[in-house]
Amino acid sequence: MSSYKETATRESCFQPGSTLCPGCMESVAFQNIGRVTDNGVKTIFTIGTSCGEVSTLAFPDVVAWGRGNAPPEAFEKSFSIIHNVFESAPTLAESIRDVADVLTSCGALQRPVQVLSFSGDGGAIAIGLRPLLHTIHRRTRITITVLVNEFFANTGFQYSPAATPFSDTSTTPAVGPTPGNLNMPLDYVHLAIAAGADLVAQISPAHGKLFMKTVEKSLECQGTAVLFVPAPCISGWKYDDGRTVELALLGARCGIFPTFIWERGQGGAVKDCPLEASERPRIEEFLAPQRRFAHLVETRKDTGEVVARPGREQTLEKLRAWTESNVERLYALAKLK
Ligand SMILES: Cc1ncc(C[n+]2csc(CCOP(=O)(O)OP(=O)(O)O)c2C)c(N)n1
Ligand code: SF4
Repeated sequence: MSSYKETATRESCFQPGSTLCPGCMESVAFQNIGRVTDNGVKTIFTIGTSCGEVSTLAFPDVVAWGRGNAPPEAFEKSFSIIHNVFESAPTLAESIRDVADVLTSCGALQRPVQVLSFSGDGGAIAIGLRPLLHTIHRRTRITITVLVNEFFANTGFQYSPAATPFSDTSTTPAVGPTPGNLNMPLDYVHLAIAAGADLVAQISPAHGKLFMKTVEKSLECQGTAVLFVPAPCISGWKYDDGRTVELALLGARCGIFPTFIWERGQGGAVKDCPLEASERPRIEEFLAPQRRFAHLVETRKDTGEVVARPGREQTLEKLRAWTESNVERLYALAKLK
């Protein structure tokens, strides 16, 4: 493994010039993954239609991806990025790995390649759940990255199965007595383990060093590595500019999307999110800055305390109970070998 300092100061293949919203966590993820993959091995990315794709690859603004002035023959600096239909990024990455392995076995490819896919949570765990699970099931040697912003964002912030309970989305609106999304999230971490992944993590770029190390570890994995990356979305979560990293840390620490790293045969760990609820930040701290929860909580003007809006007390307690079960579930999954 490389030192953090060395990895963090590498050139990234993700350059300025995208049209991702300022403050979008996805650009931080791309920048840091781009640094880790600048490791002397040719990189091939696949990317399904998503904010990360339409905001970085749309013609004629294909300006976000590139490694400076490296010439095409600089194999160790080169990378490709292939856009695919919405739901198929893991499967396209699988086929690229298969072709690379065939070319290697017949001597036509002399040097290794590393293959990573990018999807949104809509692409990976809603419409693309089948390609995701079957690619994992075939134990393909790739890194699957799922940028979890909890919506189908670029098509209008529709609900996805990763949406936090009771969040307001365009297809689960908080209107009248209805408190937003009534579905409990799909247990995608467990699904990835059950499907056969060798490394499964839920990890935010806000946990900088750990994020880089986990991406690096995924590239060394001999089976399928799946990284779920919680991605606070300034436009859909509706928070003030400058709070992206703070919300990523709060969401992880309060138990909404705890940091989790697991390897087959070794088990795993939940990090920076204690099992004991009293040792975690209250979920209200995470909810209050986001207007997608404005129907649920309010800040008292006199004390500054965040409390349930009148009539929403039971809903807030239900969300607290789900958060508790979410943390307990990940601690239990960490014990699996
Ligand atoms: C089979 C199919 N259904 C729907 C669409 C339209 N579509 C394109 S991107 C998208 C939403 C993507 O959501 P997500 O994967 O979560 O990425 P995000 O936009 O949130 O980054 C949809 C519905 C499509 N391209 N193909
Ligand atoms: S809508 Fe959200 S996920 Fe999409 S670019 Fe903007 S902040 Fe990022």
